[in-house]
Amino acid sequence: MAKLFGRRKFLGMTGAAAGAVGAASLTSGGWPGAGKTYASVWGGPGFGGPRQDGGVDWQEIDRQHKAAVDAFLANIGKDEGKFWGNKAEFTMSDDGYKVFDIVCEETDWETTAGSVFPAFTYNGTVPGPEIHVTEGDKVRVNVTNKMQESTGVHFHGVHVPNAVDGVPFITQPAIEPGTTFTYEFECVNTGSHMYHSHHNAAEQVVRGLMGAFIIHPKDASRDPEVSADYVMVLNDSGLGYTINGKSFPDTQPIIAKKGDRIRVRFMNEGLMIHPMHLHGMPSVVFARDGFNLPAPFTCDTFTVGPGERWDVLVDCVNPGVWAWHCHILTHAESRAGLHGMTTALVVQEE
Ligand SMILES: [Cu+2]
Repeated sequence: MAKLFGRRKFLGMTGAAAGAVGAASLTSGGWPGAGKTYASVWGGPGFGGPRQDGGVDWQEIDRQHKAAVDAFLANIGKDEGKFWGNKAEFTMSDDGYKVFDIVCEETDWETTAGSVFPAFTYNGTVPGPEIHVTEGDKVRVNVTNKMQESTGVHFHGVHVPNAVDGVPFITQPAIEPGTTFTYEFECVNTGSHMYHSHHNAAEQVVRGLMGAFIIHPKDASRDPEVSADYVMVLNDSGLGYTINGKSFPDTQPIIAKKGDRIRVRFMNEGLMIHPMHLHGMPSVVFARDGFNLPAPFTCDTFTVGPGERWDVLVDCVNPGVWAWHCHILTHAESRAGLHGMTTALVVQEE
């Protein structure tokens, strides 16, 4: 090491690098990424502009943080009911099936003001609408492909006959552009499941072809009694870091009353792990992948891996606005403020 890269030479290089950035002040100075902007070193949303004059413009950092929180608060309720509980409609067929019509399209999708991505959508939204059925239901899902490429729908976690497992060329032909494929099955296993593309999936799923598929027990007493039931679909790679298709500050908070017990179903449709962390109150994790745990456990951070579903209960005992976010912090906060996988639990006084 010393011979190849002596101290003198090292100092010389450091000097050259410092000189190169000099008065432009567009870099981070002497830190390991010297010569590059924060944005080019770290990438990702929110790293934005350079440090100024080798120092930190802390007033600007504070201003951006506050602006994001102000936008989040001003945005509460302005989602037209799409963020929580965007449920798929169905009709009953003469032969006793719940019939869901799902249309796949290529559309633009805005995750937060000014961040518009080319997306794939089920019925025009990311994630697709939540499909809610009851144990024992017979379900028919008509999937119409209006995209420029083929697709297939896998009902992730749902126990279905092999022929409707949704993997093109293994169990069915690809659903080609302009065609419709029909899936029929009986819903036998309760819990929090998903539906998503299983064709060009690393692109189609993270760009939007995914959603919740929830099978409620026929006997409702088998589920915990709750004040409200929410789904948080996590996604990362195709449309940025999102919860239910939106990035902070365009995510919506959960609003509860003191004393409420809420259920939240976390589902990860992305390609990364997301340790989700709620401030102020613990979560009781009671089911994973639709199976009730033999021993529910209490924690404040739990990691939702790709494909996993975690069901938790939160007793809303502490009034206030409590941050709720992924704890891989590059997914949630930067010098430009909170972003991505951040929302809040608002507990109001009774
Ligand atoms: Cu994350």
